[in-house]
Amino acid sequence: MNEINEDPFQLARDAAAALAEQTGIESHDTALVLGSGWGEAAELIGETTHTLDAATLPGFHSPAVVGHTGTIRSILTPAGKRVLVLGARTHYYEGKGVRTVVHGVRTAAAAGCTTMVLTNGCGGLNEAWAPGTPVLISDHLNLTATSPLEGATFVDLTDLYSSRLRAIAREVDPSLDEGVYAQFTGPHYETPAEVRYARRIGADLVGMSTALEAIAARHAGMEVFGVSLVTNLAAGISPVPLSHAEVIEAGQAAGPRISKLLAEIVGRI
Ligand code: 8IG
Repeated sequence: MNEINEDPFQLARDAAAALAEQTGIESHDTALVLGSGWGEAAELIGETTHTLDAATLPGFHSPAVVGHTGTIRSILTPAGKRVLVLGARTHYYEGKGVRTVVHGVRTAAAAGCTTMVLTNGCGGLNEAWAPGTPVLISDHLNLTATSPLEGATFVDLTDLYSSRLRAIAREVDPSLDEGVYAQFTGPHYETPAEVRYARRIGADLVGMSTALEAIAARHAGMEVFGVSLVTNLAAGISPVPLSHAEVIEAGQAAGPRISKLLAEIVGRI
């Protein structure tokens, strides 16, 4: 069957069935997508009981970006919850289509997850956010000109980024700021003019992921939590040009702090 005729929800159910078969775990509780800089966080969440190559599940592809790992893990938390960690996401800029971008989210939903935790590395528009600062996502601007939903699928996105889960995060760390995340398509970073535009329409963070996944997660009935790692000041705000090396470096430096933060938040969900 070709991509057009294949039902993306059936493909997600197939992937969830393969996951259950490979792990022996029928149902997971919380799903976690680890973006740039967040890779180590899984270690602190609990005991990894199963690790598998995402590419062995129907509909998943190998990751395209250095620093992203294509591993799916099942973790047992101290509280006895099952966390499904999606170690790599498919980005819209890879050109594999929006269905592929949100396949991990739909697989997690089909695997029983009721909470979707989305993390990313992004550019910051607030000069007070030094590289390495985690920021809670309070809302988003979807600037991709597309949607993961097809047909007359009208989904309410009020409180998309759960205020309940943001409050839990601030209990863990009261110093956490919040911001509106703008998803651009990338893969180029913004021009300084685009960053000024993003600021004027209400963005605090600019990135290339998360919004489409959050929409798919809400459509699937999941509660969504999003947190960004500001790995660089957005173009034109920073006096120096952006580089992917800088992004990786900021992520590595912030790793221990944000890993602990994320593990504590996931532990309370
Ligand atoms: I990491 O400055 C990272 N990802 N669009 N802009 C966009 N995506 C990003 C940026 C950034 N930094």
